[in-house]
Amino acid sequence: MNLKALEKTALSVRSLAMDAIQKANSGHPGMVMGAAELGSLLYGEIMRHDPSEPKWPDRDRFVLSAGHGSMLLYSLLHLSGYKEMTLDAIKSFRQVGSAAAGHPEYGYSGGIEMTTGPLGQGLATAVGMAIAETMMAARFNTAKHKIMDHYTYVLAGDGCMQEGVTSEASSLAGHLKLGKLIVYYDSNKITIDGSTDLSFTEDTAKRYEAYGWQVLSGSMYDFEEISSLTNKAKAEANKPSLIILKSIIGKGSPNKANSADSHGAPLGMDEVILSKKALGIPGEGLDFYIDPLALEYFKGKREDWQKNRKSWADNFDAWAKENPELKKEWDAYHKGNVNIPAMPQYKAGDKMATRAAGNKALAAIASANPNLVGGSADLKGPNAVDIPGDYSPSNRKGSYIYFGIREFAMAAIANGISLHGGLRSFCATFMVFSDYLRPALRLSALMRQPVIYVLTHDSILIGEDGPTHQPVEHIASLRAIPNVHVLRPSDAEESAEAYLMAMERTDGPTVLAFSRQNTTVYEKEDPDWKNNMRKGAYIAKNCGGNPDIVIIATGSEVNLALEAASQSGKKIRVVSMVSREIFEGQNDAFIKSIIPSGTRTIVCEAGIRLGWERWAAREDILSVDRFGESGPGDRVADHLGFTLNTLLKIIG
Ligand SMILES: Cc1ncc(C[n+]2csc(CCOP(=O)(O)OP(=O)(O)O)c2C)c(N)n1
Ligand SMILES: [Mg+2]
Repeated sequence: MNLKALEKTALSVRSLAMDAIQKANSGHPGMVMGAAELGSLLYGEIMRHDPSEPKWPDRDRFVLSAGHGSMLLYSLLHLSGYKEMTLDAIKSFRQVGSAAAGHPEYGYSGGIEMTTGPLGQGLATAVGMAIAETMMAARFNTAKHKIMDHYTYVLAGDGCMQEGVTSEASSLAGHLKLGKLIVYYDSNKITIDGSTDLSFTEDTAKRYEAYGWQVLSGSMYDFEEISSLTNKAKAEANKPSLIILKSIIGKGSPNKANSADSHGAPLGMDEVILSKKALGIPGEGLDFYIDPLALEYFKGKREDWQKNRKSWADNFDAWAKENPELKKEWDAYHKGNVNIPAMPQYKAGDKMATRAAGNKALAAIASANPNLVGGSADLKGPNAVDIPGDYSPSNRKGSYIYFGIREFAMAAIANGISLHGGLRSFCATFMVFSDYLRPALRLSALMRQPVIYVLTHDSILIGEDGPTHQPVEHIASLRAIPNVHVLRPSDAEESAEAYLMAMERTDGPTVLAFSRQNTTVYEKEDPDWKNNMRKGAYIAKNCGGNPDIVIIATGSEVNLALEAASQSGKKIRVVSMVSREIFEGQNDAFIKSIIPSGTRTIVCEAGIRLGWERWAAREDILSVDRFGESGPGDRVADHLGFTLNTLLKIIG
């Protein structure tokens, strides 16, 4: 270990961070200056990575869970030679178009494994990456060749440790014995409001021991110690490790170290100059100084990194030669092609809850696509997401993950599995509890991960469980998140197609909204309904000639609309709008072919009317704009006036 070079690296990190943040007049220098030593050691010595091939499948993963310390990551990516993270990018830190965005953004530069900033989610997502590593290792490694064998490193701060999602995820990580997950805790005892004594006095070490983790501690400023603690962490195969490193926020700043003042604002030019003097950084301007020894050290590393990666590639080639079947499977996992199996078939009149039809579709898809893994937050049966092969410490090959009642961690983990590469992931809960996982769904959408969210029990029509379990505002609120596709299929046939649509998607998450109650399969009048469903909506029932009225219905309400159309004397076209946001993205001609301009429209959906006003007049929307009630589903619907009669009255 070249201690001198590591010291100079840490110095360069502090220099770049101070200058970039000062220049942007915005950012968080404290954590970067406080944890520069760990960052230097990770990128210089600990991690197996190769900036010339940032997506190399067996690279170690690093997640900066404390995403506000983005300049720590950027300066080390720059020194390592990740090509997008140029000095110019760092000089335009926090400016539109720079790879060095305010917080690390997935896809902006090689080496950014995920978007972080929402505290706690980085660690929780990294648990998913660590799970994915064990799954891929179990499926592809042979006694002779280990082609998947990497660590997942995380840097978390006091904020991450306080957030609930890390508790959920860490509890599961301990249970699952994820020995290759190593979390460093930058314990500086400062957050924005000041000392952690204000609100955080628990014994974190004991908490993590109770979760089944190995807990180690040391100083942030002793390279040898961090290195030996890391080796201990690596040696513990059956427990994730938490390495608590005592640190000083803003270390190097004479007047702002150890104070919340250094957390989230530039030090100020005067203090930058004083800090540079104290640290031995030459110059008094914003020079973006990098120590020559640090530069030389990282340049020297590049060859080793490439050699390392190439020796992995040689090993991979040898494995591929000896295991052609496995290699074929590996390619299929990584290509992202979806195998379309023979899907379950239905006939008009079949009655089935869409969640149940979903389960049949999932079973078919999962058996044809063994890289699909996931599970539910303790609602395997109710969500109808049973797939064979339980994942556990003794069966890493399993595909079904028992997430326990941890919705937020579940979704973050699903993101981590998807980000890792090779696998597709799904997760499931009651739709009403999507509120518990929403921040992770938002990150799926932001990172454009094709995670599948199976959200069942999708309206007041679930009945007896009452208003706490009856989603009302949820579908609208899920539709409100950019890049999310919300699909609300109406019957068993559409449910199967909806699953395929979710699988076919590569650029963002899909929500599958499924009913608890039965719906009836109907004859689709549009022979091309499967294709048109992929455009968001199709004509479920036409009326010959121009319609007087178009009823737009979704999910279980399509049955209701069909019944109303058949009882009314008017010429009514019924449209099943499986996904409003996909439909709204189509061209004018298609939209008009489904809903001719100038035609009266009526909307029918068992949820709030928000967003439907652009498709129908207020009095032509049959919606549920209040909390439900406890009672059998049809009684609740009667009580709320969400009935065939009301719809017929609206039709007039
Ligand atoms: C979920 C979430 N809540 C709040 C914030 C705003 N925030 C950013 S950093 C921070 C304090 C974090 O403290 P710590 O992790 O100890 O970082 P340090 O001050 O040591 O750099 C807060 C509250 C956030 N980014 N994410
Ligand atoms: Mg802190």
